[in-house]
Amino acid sequence: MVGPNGYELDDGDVVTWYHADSMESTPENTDMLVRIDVSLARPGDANHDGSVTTADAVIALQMAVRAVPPNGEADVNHDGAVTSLDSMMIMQAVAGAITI
Ligand SMILES: [Ca+2]
Ligand SMILES: [Ca+2]
Repeated sequence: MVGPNGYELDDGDVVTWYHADSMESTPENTDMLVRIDVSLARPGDANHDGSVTTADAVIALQMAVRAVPPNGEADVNHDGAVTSLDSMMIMQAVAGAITI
């Protein structure tokens, strides 16, 4: 919590909103429930381990050939697809040549 009307979320947090008709209302008995799982991932972190390494470049290449399902973190050039270019960009980022 940051302040009375502001919140700071962390990776793994779950945000739950629900409509309360009475003091007995809970997320389990409401007719309106919104639940958001917070997942913070950095660009290039294809395996979601918290760091960008050569393993992420290999995984992005596996995604490019459809050996494993793609994810948004591997699409570092934001063109809507994970390709060998994304894998190469992750390698370049690991080497410190570019920032992704
Ligand atoms: Ca990683
Ligand atoms: Ca891409």
